[in-house]
Amino acid sequence: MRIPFALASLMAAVTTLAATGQALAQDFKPRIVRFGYGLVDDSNQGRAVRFFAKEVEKATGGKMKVRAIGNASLGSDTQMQQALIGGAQEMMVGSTATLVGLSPEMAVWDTPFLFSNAKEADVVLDGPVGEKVKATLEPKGMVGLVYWENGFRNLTNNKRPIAKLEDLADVKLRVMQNNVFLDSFKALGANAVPLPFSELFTALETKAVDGQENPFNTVLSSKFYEVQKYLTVSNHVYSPWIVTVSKKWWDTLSAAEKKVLQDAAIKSREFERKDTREEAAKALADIKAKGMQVNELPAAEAGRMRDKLTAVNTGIAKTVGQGTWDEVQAAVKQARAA
Ligand code: TF8
Repeated sequence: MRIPFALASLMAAVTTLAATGQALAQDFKPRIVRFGYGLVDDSNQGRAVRFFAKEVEKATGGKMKVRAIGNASLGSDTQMQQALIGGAQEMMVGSTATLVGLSPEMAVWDTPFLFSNAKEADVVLDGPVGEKVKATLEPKGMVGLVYWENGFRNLTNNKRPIAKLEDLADVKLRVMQNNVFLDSFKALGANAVPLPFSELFTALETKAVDGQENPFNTVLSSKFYEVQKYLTVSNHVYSPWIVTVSKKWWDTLSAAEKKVLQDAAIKSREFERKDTREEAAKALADIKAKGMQVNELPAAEAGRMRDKLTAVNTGIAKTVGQGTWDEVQAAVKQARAA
């Protein structure tokens, strides 16, 4: 029997698809993915989660549906982590800082003044040591897909502009729930109070705390300008976010499904970093327009803070292990020289 030309080329195409490992419709099961995050819908975090959701739906012909659930509606970062570990929630994005209780190695990203620009952060986080630290989550019940940018953190408070180290002295400052942040701000003389992000706005509004520290983007999206008077550009630490998957759920996925999530995560990383950086670049003007008083921490004062934090660095090296500490330092040095 002669096979008509059109059919023959179709058959060839199907064979090529299969041979190159391209996914076919039957590789995907109908699935609902609950993807939780802590910031508001209209934030860099929310936009990137929705971008990821679209990519996954496109790649699976609508079989896998990603529900973007923001505002900490599924819980604070640490509550969502527990839900992922237990298999009650499929995905989340949150600060690496909130994972330190599970994976001590994550504390290395909280090293004050570790990166001096975003380029260094990208190279180190996406490089071998970033991968290695990410992989420590798997035995704890979570699969890390990619790092996103939260950004360089800056101080806001209601007492005064922070123009010198001593200005932090009696400031009751909310910090993330993690010993590096607690120790860092204690070392700087502030009255550091750990709180989940989901309780932060109310704590600022009711004056339970005087201040907090987060990137410009979050000061805007979470409307901290409504309850904070002073913003000090300190860039004291670069904060990554990390996109994670429940390991319990991950283990039920086909290879094709896993690949879709991994590919979409990488695309979302490019989208998120670009979006975050564009927003951050014009954020200061927006923050001023909202009425906050902005000052820059003088370089000499940043230097004094750095000196005070040397003891904290020794502690971080102990927490993460000297090997990881040294690898990160070497990677930063290499990125800086490149
Ligand atoms: C913080 C972080 C937050 C994140 C977010 C809720 O201050 O910077 O941006 O944890 O995922 O808690």
